[in-house]
Amino acid sequence: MKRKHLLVLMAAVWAVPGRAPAADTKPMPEDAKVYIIWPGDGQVIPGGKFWVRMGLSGAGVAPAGVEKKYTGHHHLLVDTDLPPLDQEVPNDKNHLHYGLGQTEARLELPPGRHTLQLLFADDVHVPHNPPLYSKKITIIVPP
Ligand SMILES: [Cu+2]
Repeated sequence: MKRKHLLVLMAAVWAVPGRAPAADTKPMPEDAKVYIIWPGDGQVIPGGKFWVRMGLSGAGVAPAGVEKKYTGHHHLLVDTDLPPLDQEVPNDKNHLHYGLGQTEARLELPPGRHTLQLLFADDVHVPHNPPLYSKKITIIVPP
């Protein structure tokens, strides 16, 4: 009897909608790819002002809020590691959302070494399954 109650309870927990479970993440074709077209890894950028060009293949870009299979929008991670991949991408100066569907963006970074990485995510900013992210690159802004 006790065991039966436990099973019912577990089923109820699983049925609760939410963003925590990885099983809720939206599917993405295995061969889809996201990549940084420009700058290249190790690129030296005098002045620190530049356009980042974001590449995508095997999937489509759609604005945030538009739910459509195999689509999402770009996020640029600046000077940070990948966030948890089963949750909404944070929204701060290290996690930039391009929720209008942009595929290029103007950046301005201070002198120093910086890392850039793209992370693709769905209409509610949660990465797909499998998650789609680029290689992390380093750029250098000379003093
Ligand atoms: Cu987003």
